[in-house]
Amino acid sequence: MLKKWIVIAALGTGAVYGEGAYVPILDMETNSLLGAVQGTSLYKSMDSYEKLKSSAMTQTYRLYTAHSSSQKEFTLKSMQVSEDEPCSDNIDIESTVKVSYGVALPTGIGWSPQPRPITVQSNENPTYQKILRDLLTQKGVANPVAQIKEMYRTDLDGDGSDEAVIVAEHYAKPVPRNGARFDTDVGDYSFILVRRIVGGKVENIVFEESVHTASREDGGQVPYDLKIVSIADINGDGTMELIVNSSYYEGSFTVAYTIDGSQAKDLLMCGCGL
Ligand SMILES: [Ca+2]
Ligand SMILES: [Ca+2]
Repeated sequence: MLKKWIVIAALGTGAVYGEGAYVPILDMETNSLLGAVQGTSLYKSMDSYEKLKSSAMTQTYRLYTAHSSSQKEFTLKSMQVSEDEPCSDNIDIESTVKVSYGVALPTGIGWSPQPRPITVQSNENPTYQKILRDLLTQKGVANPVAQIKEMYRTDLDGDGSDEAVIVAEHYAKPVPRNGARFDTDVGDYSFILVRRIVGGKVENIVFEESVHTASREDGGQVPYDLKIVSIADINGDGTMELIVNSSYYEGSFTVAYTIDGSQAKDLLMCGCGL
């Protein structure tokens, strides 16, 4: 009886992608094609678009976020090369349900994009606030304000040991999401921190880093507003990638990262901006 049920389930959800098919990966934060996966190899959106554009429109997609287990499903209304001039290398998508967060993959892909639980952590954790303060002091920020914007705990690579994924961000004056602000104050910062234990030793991996230790006139940067779009295995190799969005006053980009050795490595990017 159980066997029969498994067969029916497999027919219902599987057999969508034959060997060699390009599986679309959607970024719902910017409503773009992030790229595609074939086997476990990832391809840029522009390099895979022609190969997947007709089949992509017939798929049902499932949404994966870091903060919710609800896996909303939807289909696509359109997928096309962006007509906006500065974004002509982006593939725009429009879905049947309005979704503006998370990453989506077709149903029936044959692997679980979130094979291990992801738990949302408190932003007020004093141990992690101290870790942030120490890191910022090392980076030259005097009397830093330790501000955790998002924090998750999960075993990214499946080695049995959890990683902490932290979005650290502080702007003395608030930055409206996609809002028009292009000045920072000394002590402002945003970065992503992955903290993990390797061989009994703590390792901090910092990326998407923007730390403002001087005035803008002295070389400071525009404020970047960071957000974890998703934590999900987008290529089916068993390791979950970090999908991060960075928005600023004239653009918004989403990047998929993996941890390679002791550094973050970008795999795919989509979005638009100057
Ligand atoms: Ca791990
Ligand atoms: Ca992966």
